[in-house]
Amino acid sequence: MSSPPTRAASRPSTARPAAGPDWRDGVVYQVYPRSFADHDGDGTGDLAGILDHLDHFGPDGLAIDAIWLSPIYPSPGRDLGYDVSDHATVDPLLGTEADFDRLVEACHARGIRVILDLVMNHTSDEHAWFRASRASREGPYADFYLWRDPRGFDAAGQPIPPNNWVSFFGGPGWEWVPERQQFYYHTFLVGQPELNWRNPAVEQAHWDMVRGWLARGVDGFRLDVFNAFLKDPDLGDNPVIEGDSPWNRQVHRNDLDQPDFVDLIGRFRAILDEKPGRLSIGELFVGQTETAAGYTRPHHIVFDWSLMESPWTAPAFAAGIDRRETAYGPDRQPTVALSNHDRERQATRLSASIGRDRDPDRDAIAKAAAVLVLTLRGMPFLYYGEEIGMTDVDIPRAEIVDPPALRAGPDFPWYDRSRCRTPMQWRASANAGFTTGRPWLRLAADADRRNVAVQEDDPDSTLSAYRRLLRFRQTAPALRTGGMERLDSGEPDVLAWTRTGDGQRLLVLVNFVGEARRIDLASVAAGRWVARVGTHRGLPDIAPDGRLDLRPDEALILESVDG
Ligand code: TEU
Repeated sequence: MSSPPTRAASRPSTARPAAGPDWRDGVVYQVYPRSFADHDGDGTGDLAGILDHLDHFGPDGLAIDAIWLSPIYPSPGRDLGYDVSDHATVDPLLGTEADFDRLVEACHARGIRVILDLVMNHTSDEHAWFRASRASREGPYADFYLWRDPRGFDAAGQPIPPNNWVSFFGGPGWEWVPERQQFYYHTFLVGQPELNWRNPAVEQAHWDMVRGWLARGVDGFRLDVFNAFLKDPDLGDNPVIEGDSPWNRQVHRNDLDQPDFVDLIGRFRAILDEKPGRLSIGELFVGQTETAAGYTRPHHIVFDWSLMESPWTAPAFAAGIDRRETAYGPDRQPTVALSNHDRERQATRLSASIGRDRDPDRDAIAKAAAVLVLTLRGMPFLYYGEEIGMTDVDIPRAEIVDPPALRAGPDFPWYDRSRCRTPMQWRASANAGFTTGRPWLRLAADADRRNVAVQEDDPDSTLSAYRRLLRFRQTAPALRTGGMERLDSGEPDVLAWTRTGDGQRLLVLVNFVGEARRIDLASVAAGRWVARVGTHRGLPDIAPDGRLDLRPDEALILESVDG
């Protein structure tokens, strides 16, 4: 049984995103394929479901430039696709090879690029490489993973791991394999053995796979935990410090961020750069903004987490923004993301951070946050569902699908990622139009009220605000490529910044509180300003003396009319 699309899928799209070959200025929308839309009725989202809903994007929908698909490869699913058993094909759970090619073609016909998620730090333990590798110390795959002899044996005759590394997902980092009489290392689950990137054959196998996807029309890649690929060649112990979990009680000097890693990324980029217009995004694993900036290259951008960890207050965001601007400088392109499949959804997190976690406050804050994402300097990444203000869902323990969440305890604090991965809410029918079957993960309780169909008919909805803002961004060169300068708004709860480029000057104002605030534009930024677009329907008047009353939670983009 197929699940019908939100609107007629046959309507041709005419608009093309404005992004050129250097599309780091575009907007990326992250699709978590298992949760976006289920076409075949098995309860799990699939590629055909994404195809059904391409009208969600485009001229009447969200004017985005690219979609990023979380992993689509065959996987036993212990880390829900981040445990890959074959990097070169499509998981039958999500569709066929033909479905993938149809999706790329349909996206390209609409001017939407396709970014795949590459998980190259580790594979599933069911990958053919690992099966061969664990079976024997001989053969072409013997050295594909991080195998090491034990440091010795304890009094009981048990093997002692080669060093003190632990797993980010809790528990020991080393797993003993009797067949080889050796340990292998895993940063994540036991079922996610770490690849040995110091073996040239590992690198070659990955570049072949990358070329295969490029040949199928893929426009870019997100690189999962990319700064973990290389380890210290001697696998030395990590220094030990104070911390709230085994992982945080180590300085990750020897298992992350090795000095020769930039050369590896250079070799990867050289393949992508054989043709213009290909983008890569590195997912920084437990690093700071300065590290993210340091890894950024002209077509290789990096997620940094400073904004994702900020409470919803003007001073906290001001500090995060300034830190980014200092670290990146004017020439490197940051990313802007407030949510992803690993973190609490922004509508939940931001509103909770200031104790306003009820409707309609959550939506008001979600809309203002949209202005931040789409107007700060950097490439914006939207996470499916944020455009309708989707919130985290309480998942009973028996339904948790995030393995580390089951190990959580006092010495291992963990956010249950099941909460932010619930099915997309399309309309007020059974299972919110996500599936005709039994959904793989429960839906939000408010899905009959909070969904795309309801919100597209409501000009005051979060979805309508996202659509307006995205449409404006697409035609605003200053937002896409312009410089940024933060200004003093004169009000502690209001942030102000300009974006200037290509003959356009824009002023962004964001009111972080649920009360009106009066701004004296003349003292913020000289010149004559016109309000263009914002969170609220209807734009506020600007008094002749430059006085502007921002409504509660209002964020606004103004344009200079001085030329
Ligand atoms: O996540 C790595 C990861 O755990 C970080 O994103 C982390 O949340 C952040 O650095 C804060 O400490 C990636 C994938 O996004 C995740 O879904 C996978 O489970 C994981 O790698 C393993 O592949």
